Amino acid sequence: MSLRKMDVLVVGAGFSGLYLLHKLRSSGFSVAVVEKADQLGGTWHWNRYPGARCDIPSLQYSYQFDEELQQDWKWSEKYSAQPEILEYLNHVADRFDLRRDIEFNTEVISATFNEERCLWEIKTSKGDVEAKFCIMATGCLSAPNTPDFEGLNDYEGQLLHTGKWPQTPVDFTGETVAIIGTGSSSIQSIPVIAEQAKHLYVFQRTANYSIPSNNGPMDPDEEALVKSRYPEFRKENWENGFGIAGLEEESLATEASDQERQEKFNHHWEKEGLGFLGAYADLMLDKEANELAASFVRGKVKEIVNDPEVAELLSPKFTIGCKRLCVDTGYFEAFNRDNVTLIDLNTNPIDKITDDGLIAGQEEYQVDSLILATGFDAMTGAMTRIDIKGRKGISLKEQWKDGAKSYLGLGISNFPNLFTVTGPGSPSVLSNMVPSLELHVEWISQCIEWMRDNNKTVIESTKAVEEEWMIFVNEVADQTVYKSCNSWYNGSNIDEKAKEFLPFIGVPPYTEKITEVAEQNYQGFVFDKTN
Ligand code: NA7
Repeated sequence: MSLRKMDVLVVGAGFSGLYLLHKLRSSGFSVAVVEKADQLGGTWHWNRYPGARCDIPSLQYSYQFDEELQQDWKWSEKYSAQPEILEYLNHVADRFDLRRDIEFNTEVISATFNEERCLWEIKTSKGDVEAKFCIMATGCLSAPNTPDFEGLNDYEGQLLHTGKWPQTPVDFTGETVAIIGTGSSSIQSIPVIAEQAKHLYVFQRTANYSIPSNNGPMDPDEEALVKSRYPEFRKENWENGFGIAGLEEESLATEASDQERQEKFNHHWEKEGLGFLGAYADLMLDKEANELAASFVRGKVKEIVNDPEVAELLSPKFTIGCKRLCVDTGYFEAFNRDNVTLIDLNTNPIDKITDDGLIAGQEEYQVDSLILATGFDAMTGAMTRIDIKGRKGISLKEQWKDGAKSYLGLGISNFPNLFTVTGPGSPSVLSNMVPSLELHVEWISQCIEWMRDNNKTVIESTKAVEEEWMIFVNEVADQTVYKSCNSWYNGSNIDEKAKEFLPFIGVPPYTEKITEVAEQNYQGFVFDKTN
């Protein structure tokens, strides 16, 4: 295949990649998107497991860059299910005529910066590309984590991972099924699988907090109200710490009376989903306040789950919210079914996977399907799994081995003209992802336009600014309870990964910072470095 040359190559055709293509093309750049899958959607293409659903209301988890689009599109439920989000993204691709510049079934094998020619040489499974800029729109939760269980390759039944679910629906009717992991993906899928399966064994290492979604059909009055003032609604949401409506409470749990707290927590349990953590301003700042919320949820688990021993096992012990809070539809209730059994991996560790099931705590479980709901190498995995080489042949994987340093989650030293969307050091996973990625797409596009207008060829971050920034990211996190448990926010779920906190907490100060950097001609970045 012949060599293709372009201004910008975008890797990934999810929410970020699609908007990048639209934005950069509109600004007159030659741009293409390469996508490993045979269709667009990113996260919403791969995560098709039963019950997959967004846990941020769709009136917020959607693009705002085009007023007509946000007025025209109608979401059927408060929290959209995966097929509807995928339909939305396909609609966006058609509406803005994006498909003609997306190459599907095209995996990036390597990307190397040629210092003399100041461009990226990219090898894909479908041929070579040369691009002045390379943008990683590869997602934060897109590199599935498959633990190295002994005997996994011997399993002869149906082996599934929630993060790369088959495109044809899987029917578990009449099957005995095992699921390993109790994070968000498992918590969403267990109630649905339990309805189908003959028996479902749930293997839990850490009990997780989950709040009922109370999902339902879209309320037409709420939709009309939001649409009557969509830009203002978006702006208001962006002014709170996580960029999500309902998280702006100012009162403190530690100052409320028992009765006030109970009423407030109950209200948030029944109505707010993820916004449960917004019930009080100190829940993520103060361990004592956090424990008040945590013990409320543990109380709910004990109310819902009939068997006290199972309820105890399902009761999380760590700081609430320091692992990503989950939002469910009938999760704890599923454990009241006769066909669902919970196995505690702490007392019954997995000895090995066999050809027809697994052995845990010396007990043998024969299963027709084995589901790994074991999460992702979050925030960095999608990039470090590609062979990316910057100046002097430095590998990104090597540079990040002791910790992923990035300036503002946008640029990485030694990797000129490489941008990341929602990279480490930006609010990303601790915010509403769609407006966060729109912010980055607009920032990156404007930066490339500015370079064109000002005759700049190469932009890069420096080691000094990114180190300073990542120290600040961690100092901010130190003021919260986010570092008090093992989570994928701090790399603890992947053995070989550096243990450091990656997302920046606080949408408003972050937005202010990157806006200021751009206004000051990309202060902190270096242009056309010669050495
Ligand atoms: P998560 O939230 O990372 O959950 C993964 C689960 O798998 C979690 O319960 C882990 O237990 C468990 N796990 C991981 N490795 C193992 C091994 N080796 N043995 C047993 N159990 C294991 O991933 P999800 O896909 O559920 O959710 C990801 C995000 O997607 C979610 O936060 C939302 O933002 C959407 P652990 O807690 O580490 O003890």
